[in-house]
Amino acid sequence: MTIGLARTPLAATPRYPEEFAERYRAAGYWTDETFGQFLPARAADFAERTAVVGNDATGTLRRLTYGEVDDAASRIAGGLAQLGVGKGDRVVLQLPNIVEYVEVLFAVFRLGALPVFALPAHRASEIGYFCRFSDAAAYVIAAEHGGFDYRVLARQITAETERPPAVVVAGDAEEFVPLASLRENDPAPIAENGADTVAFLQLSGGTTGTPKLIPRTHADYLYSVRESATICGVDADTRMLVALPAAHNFPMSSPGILGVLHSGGTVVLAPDPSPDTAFALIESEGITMASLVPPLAQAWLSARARSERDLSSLAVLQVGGAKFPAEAAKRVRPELGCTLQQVFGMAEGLVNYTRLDDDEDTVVTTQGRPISPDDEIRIVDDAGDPVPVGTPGHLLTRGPYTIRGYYNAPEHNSTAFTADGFYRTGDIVRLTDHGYIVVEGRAKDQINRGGEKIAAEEVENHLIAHPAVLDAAVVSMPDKYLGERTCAFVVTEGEAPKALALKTFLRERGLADYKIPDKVQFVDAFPVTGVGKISRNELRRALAATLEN
Ligand code: OOB
Repeated sequence: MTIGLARTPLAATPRYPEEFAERYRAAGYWTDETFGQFLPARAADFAERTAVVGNDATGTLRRLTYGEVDDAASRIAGGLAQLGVGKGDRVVLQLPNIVEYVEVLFAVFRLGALPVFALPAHRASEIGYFCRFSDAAAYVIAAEHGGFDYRVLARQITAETERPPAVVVAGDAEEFVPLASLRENDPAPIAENGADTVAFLQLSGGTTGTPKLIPRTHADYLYSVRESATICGVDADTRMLVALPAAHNFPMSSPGILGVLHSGGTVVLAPDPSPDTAFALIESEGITMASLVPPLAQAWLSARARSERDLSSLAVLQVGGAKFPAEAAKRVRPELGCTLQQVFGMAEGLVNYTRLDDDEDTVVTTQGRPISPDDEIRIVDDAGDPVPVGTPGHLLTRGPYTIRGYYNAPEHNSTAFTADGFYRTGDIVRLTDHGYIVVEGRAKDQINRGGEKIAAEEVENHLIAHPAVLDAAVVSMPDKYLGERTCAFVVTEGEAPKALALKTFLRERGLADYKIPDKVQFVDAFPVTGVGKISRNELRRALAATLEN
């Protein structure tokens, strides 16, 4: 294994123009705090309080105080430093909801290194790309989770990557570096970093052939975390259930794990998001708050009637990541006995919340309003002109915690952002008279499969790699449970492969399971317009329309 290889410096990322940075600092949004300082400061305030409850990699239930998490993070940081991980280096984190996730996260922050937040569902295609594109110094996994052996994946990654990362394993490490061995080190010092530097790389839901990485700074992200905690009523008595994958932006920071730890509360990591597991934890741990994607919220609603569990501690249920239908939203208070909070956010920045004291109609029918008075919202028509209030249009946004560009992607940035720095979200929304946002649809080539985002082009590129496939177009089809599923329209040459064979082909290419098309439809040719040539966007829309009929 190659250890201690010097890594390329962080690529230049588009920065906030100085006049905006000054404004955000003067308003008190941006402070000097960094993520390296975050946990040691909270451990000083809340040393003996319970920070994290959850299984460890061996499946043992653990309860860790703020002091214990900080001690573990400091020592693991020392161990990572021995492996050659230093300030500015990237570390691909792919851990399930286990307590080690929080320890390693803060260990990486302590070094001033940058976590790259992979999801447990990612496979060789995604992980290989993250490692190569970010030139990762380390890759941290759990030995096994959900019936999958991540060491097998790590072997493939190290064999196929020119500059392989050091692999660190929580649990039985086999030939790799055991996380347990890193704990034996002396604590590493806290790296000194400007708060306006990039703290980590988050994943974009994506619309392009290769996933984009989102560079968030300490100052911008911590502002969104602090404000989210305030808006969502998080304090030292909050006991938050984390049922979604911990690395996703929603459970991480809206207000999520970071908002709870900021406030001295307790994070409870659920090993799986099923209602049975979650309800048992709500009862036994006195959970006050949880965040879910719509399909899980629906599953909780249907399971409630059959469950004897006491859910009376649950005060707030947040639902976001995809549109939560009003019919389901209105059942939350009567059936689960808690306040619903709709969350419409994006890893690129902007997050909207319905407020806890909003009237029921607003909570049920809107996706909330922005965190900050300085979040700028522009809703425009296809020509880029502003639409009247109430008319649906493209949502563009700029503000104190929305990025000005993706990591190392100048070409994509030139179209994903306007010349004056607004991010084109790709969402179609309208504004209510009270300034709340209602999500009406999407103009981007992305499928939102129950909150999991799939870039059409990424899947198409994998399909086209099959020798019998001439062309492919991936579109969404409506689904009662997930909101949307994926359908791949495929034009083949010669004898068409079976749909199952194509899916297997994609899996063998290392594509995450949630991106494998739910349906494959073979067609002789794609529809064309009079001029004989249409854009792929129009093509996708035409094909999606045939599914809805
Ligand atoms: C969250 O973040 P991402 O980056 O996985 O996905 C962002 C996209 C949005 O642009 C929108 O298309 C969709 O997900 N979305 C929603 C939604 N929340 C997100 N569409 C309709 N209704 C909603 N409530 O998904 C995310 C990040 C932070 C907090 C919450 C969600």
